[in-house]
Amino acid sequence: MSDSLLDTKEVRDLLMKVSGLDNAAGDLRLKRIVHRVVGDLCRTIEDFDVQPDEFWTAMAYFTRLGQANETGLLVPGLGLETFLDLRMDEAERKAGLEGGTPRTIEGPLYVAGAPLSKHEARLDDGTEQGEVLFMEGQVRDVNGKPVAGAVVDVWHANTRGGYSFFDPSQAKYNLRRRIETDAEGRYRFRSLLPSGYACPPDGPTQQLLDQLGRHGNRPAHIHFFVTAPGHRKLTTQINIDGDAFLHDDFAFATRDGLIPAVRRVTDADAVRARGLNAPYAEIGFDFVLHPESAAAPDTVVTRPHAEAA
Ligand code: MBD
Ligand code: FE
Repeated sequence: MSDSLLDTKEVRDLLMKVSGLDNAAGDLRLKRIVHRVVGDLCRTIEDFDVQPDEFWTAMAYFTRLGQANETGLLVPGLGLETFLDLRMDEAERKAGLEGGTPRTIEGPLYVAGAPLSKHEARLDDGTEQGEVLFMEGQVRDVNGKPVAGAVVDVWHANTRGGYSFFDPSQAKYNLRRRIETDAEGRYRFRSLLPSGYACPPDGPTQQLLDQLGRHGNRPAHIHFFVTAPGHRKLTTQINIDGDAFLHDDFAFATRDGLIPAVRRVTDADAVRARGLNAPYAEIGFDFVLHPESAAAPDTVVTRPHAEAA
């Protein structure tokens, strides 16, 4: 006989009532998930002999997490957003989808509705000094055919690791643009090389990371959504090679295939030809999209997004 409270009729009945599995109304899938999650939590409390003070410390933590709007920050920090990616990778493998650009997590700092332009854009508003970046590439399908009219929705941090909208010191949609590819599927943009991101040092996410003996840093990176009719939406990022946190990302988003070479251009004529007076960086990166497929779950994720006012 088990001496777990969870195996008693009293607690089993309690969990059935808690989850509504003892009634016919409501949503059966949700009931089963609530039953599992609450039951697993009860088992954790029992196995670790969690004391009431500890339990209420955790509840107060969730309250602070929500108040600080850091749910979307803790989730990648706990590897859960990466786990969702691994599940989608697996589903695509099973559906026979192969050869696309690796996905990686969206993260919490996307803002919808960035300015849309054709073929090229400048992402920075010129108010910040930093190393100028020229990035360009092509959007193709898995057969190598260029995708004209694809939309490359790009966002990244400034040289201090801050994202516009969330960092009120930056102008609206700074370092955020949507770029439509040309007839050859090409896009290009000018921006500034970003710095890595660090979790707010006094926030609840960093507080938990501290207690796990972990840091809250991400390597410098640039985010992308790439969309085109007839193709699966790609959510990905590139990392800036050479960053100290390249393979030590608190959000577990670095993946093989997403670390393009950064060319440093120092040639005086090349610098002048770009209208600059200091060396700059160049990155080439192509995106390969999977075709639309009914055999794998949709990659369009519904989650709350800010929209700059
Ligand atoms: C970021 O910029 C980011 O991309 C993620 C995943 C988490 C926190 C900040
Ligand atoms: Fe980011």
